Amino acid sequence: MSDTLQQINDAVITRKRAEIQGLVTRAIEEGIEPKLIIEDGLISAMDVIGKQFSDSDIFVPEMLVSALTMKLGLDSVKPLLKSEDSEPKGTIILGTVKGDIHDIGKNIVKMMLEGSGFEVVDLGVDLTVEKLVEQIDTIRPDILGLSALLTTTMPEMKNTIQELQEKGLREKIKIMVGGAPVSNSFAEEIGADGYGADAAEAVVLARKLIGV
Ligand code: B12
Repeated sequence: MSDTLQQINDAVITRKRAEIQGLVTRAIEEGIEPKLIIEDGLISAMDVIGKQFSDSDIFVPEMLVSALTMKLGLDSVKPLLKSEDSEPKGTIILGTVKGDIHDIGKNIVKMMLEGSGFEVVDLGVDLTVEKLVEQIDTIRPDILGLSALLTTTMPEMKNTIQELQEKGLREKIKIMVGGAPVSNSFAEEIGADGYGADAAEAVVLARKLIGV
């Protein structure tokens, strides 16, 4: 890994909020690909943070400051991911399910999808089915992307799909799911149309689901 990528990684882990944007800008100036900055510099740092949290080496406040540091880093890469296509490939509604406020992964998925020419409507975190139904009715998206990071909120994905079925909306959209605890078999079990392990897979999947 390049020296700058390593420093970005360390800055997220050690919560150096004041330094992260300068480091990301330096990586960009050094010609390091945005995808590498995101994956090797920023995302891999969150795996270390997750492990430290599991081992009780850090607690929620520290995890939060690392997350904020990562977000600042992502904000600096975001402008580089904008697509040059003017015609959107399709519309996607994205959200983190009810009870869950993790949004870093969802936001990366959003950035990558936008960068690949999709129009993305982000409904944020702790998304209720009521709000979702209202927005699907209004926006008529091609795809719904749901994110969950907690084993306790994964069942919300199933509830959401069931409610959409009951409201007659399920067949009108494709549904893709993701988030660390989610898997391909879980996606199949709850009747989603696909699972993406990361933001790059989310883009491939979205293209496949609507054939673009
Ligand atoms: C940062 C973080 C937080 C931050 C969140 C800040 C934010 N704005 O998101 C804060 C501090 C708020 C937080 C709170 C909590 N957290 Co937390 N958190 C994490 C941590 C360290 C990183 C998550 C992350 O951002 N990963 C990096 C991103 C890039 O990865 P990702 O989310 O998986 O997303 C990628 C893919 O999954 C995929 N993807 C994601 N969404 C989607 C959607 C679609 C459609 C597709 C196709 C793909 C896709 O693409 C993304 C990009 O590649 C994880 C540990 C870990 N390593 O996962 C724990 C973790 C998820 N948290 C955990 C816990 C327990 C909690 C709390 C309950 C702690 C507490 N006691 O309060 C609360 C819950 C709050 C709530 N109600 O949601 C546990 C969950 C355990 C479990 N089995 O359920 C974990 C695993 C930590 C641990 N090891 O124990 N957390």
